[in-house]
Amino acid sequence: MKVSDIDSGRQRGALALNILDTLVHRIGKDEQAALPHDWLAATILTVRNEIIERWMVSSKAAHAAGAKRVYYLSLEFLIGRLLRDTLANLQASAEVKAALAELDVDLTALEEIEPDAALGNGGLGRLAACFMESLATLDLPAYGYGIRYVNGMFRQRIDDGWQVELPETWLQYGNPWEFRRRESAYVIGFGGEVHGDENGAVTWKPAEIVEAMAVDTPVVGWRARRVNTLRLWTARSLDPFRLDAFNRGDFQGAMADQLRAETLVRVLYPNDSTAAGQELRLRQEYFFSSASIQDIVRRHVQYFGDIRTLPDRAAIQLNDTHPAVSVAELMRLLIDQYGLDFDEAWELTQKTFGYTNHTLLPEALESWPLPLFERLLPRHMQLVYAINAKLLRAARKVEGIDDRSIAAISLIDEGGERRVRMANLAFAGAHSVNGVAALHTGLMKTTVFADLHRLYPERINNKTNGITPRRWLQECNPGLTALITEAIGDRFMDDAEALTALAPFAGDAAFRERFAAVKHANKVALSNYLRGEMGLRLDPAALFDVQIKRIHEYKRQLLNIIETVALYDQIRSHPERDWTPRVKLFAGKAASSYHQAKLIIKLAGDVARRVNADPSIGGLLKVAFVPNYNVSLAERMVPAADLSEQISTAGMEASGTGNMKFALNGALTIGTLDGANVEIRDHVGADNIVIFGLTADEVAAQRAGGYDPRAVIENSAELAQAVNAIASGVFSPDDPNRYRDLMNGLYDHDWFMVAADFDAYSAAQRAVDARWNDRDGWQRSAILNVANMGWFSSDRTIGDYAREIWGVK
Ligand code: 26R
Repeated sequence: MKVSDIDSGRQRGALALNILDTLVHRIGKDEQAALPHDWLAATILTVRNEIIERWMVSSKAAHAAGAKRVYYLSLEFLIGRLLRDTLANLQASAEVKAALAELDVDLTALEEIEPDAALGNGGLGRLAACFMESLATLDLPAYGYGIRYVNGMFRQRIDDGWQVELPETWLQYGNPWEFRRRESAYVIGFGGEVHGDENGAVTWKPAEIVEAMAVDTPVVGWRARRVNTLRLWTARSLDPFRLDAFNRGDFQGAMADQLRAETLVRVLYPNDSTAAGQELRLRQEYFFSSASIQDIVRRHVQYFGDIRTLPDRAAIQLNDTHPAVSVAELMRLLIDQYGLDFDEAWELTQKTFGYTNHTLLPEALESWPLPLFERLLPRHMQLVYAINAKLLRAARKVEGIDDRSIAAISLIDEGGERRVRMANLAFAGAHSVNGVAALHTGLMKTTVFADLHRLYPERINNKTNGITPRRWLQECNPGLTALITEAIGDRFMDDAEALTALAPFAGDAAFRERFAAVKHANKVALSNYLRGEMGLRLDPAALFDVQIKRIHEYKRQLLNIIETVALYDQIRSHPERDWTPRVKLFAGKAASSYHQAKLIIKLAGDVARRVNADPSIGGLLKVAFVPNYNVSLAERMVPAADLSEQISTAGMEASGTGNMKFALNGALTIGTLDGANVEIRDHVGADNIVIFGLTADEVAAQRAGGYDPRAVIENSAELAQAVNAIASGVFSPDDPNRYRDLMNGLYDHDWFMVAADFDAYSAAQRAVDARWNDRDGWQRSAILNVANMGWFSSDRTIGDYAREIWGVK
């Protein structure tokens, strides 16, 4: 039976019939039986068909040109939903919307039931997703490599104010975007023994093996200029079912290998700050590194024949140290499989790799206990020792180098239990080591990598982060996109820096009104959504003040909450003053083992409950913690924000990328001189951003010079009152001591300088109120933010990587 026979007789175009044909023949349902997810799958499969030919053209062209390829290795890709993004980049949204309408299906409704692919924790993972899109947009031949986790980032439920983690089952209905490549499979070994023969040849006999199988997702660039591949590895046992064991009656043993393989790719480690140090994590890192390096080497040798030309044809970028074992894996393949000598292998390896650092937090720097590393990867352990010997020999030659410096450079941390330092391995094995914002890169040179930097002063360089303006402006904010297009045309869609043409419109009163109307409409939309989701009632005329990001002490959600309490106090004490109505929105996940962060979530909820229920403040202040922050929720909240909270302790946030998303959508930033905030100020102008607090240098000086938080708190009546109210249980009458230790911590050590920055923050917030009352001034600043944020496009960032690190086009 042909689909046209099923056709109800209505006028339906070719695309509608195509989707219907897919529904019937691929999903196995007819129009009457199809559920929303069936329509979604049929639509995605139909769209995917449009992509495949361009995909093949892209890879054939790269092959024919002998082009150098970029390989982005990342344990995280925080992709979010793909349908809206892909349709937008194919310029097919209107066409598909119309076709579905002919089938009485609403495209927007389908887009919103697509599950988020949340294969990442936060900033680093989302950056990788923005980079994949920009690589395709810039027509660069590139592959992303990662793990196809069955369970990505957990779903956050808030139970009685407390975070509860639930597994996210994003693959529940299958994943119509992906292609399983059964033929692209590699054997990955663990453990076992290493033998050397009399000629020096080495063989590693692993005790355990699993197979890595490729699962590919096409990544469509803007205007479908190019389609690249995101290759995620899944694991299977080479012998999934052991008949011998089964026949012995050992049913569990018959499946044991398969279970072990499945465990490898089961779940993303939901920690974004503290290195777990667990064996399964190191297994994941090696599994995906080995599969990726084997795949890259295989492709190179197949296309170009000579392994020695690898650095001319392949640039491998390590997204933090999570794939750093790749350095040792490439060395292993070059020496043990291709017979190169150590020095030649090392030169090729260094020329091939680049390494990006995303954090200076000491607890987030990965290192592995030497016995664990050696047991799991005995051959790699030998290579790490050999690399270290070479590195330290070179270091010893430097004039005036002392033992402390040698110890800092070493790949082995000898202080206490001996550990392999992955950051040092990545630094040594790469020709380029970059930070993600100017301030962060400067700090890399003076702190964690000071000694390595002295040895290799050319290696560290800066590549300030960026965001894709397709997802983070055009798709999430169609109202603003239409207004900008009307004002300056659509050139900004191909070159975000063309947004500067919008600057003169800041002086145009009629434009400012229309700009304000777009923001208002976005706030209405968010308010309606939050009313439906959590019964929240918000006044869209109030100032929407938003802090959304992972919950972490250094990001200082606590500073924001304490200031909220202080403001609440002030409004109650001086109800006659002309207060600016504010809505304070928080969202974010806490690592499951991070108790302090979970307590901060509870505190936000406790403060919200009390403040929202207090009639004496007349609705001037509303507070909410929105559950289950993810990419899709960010796409709703960012366009609706008036004020973006970027208030980390200076020197601690490597870059931030949320800061860029808000400013691009016309929010003003309140922030410290940290990460990319510094460069955002330089671009939007100091008059159009609210900066407060200690600088990174001042933080370091205070910490060194006996900072006394108790004295600071006792000197600030406003701060002392707020802290003492929280500590004494005003917001937790059901458990008055709940926040006592949290608040005592501020008095006793306050590592994150909450007290030190409080007065400056509070004053900055009152300055925000004053600006808000100057409606014209506010809109002018907001427009100038949009106009000057184009530089923070990830197209610019990727262009810089391409030219200065990868040497492509
Ligand atoms: C080792 C393991 C537990 C781990 C540590 C840290 C896993 C994941 C992380 C995530 C870190 C490195 C991260 O996301 N860093 C963020 O990277 C963003 C992109 O560069 C920056 O904008 C942001 O400032 C930084 O915190």
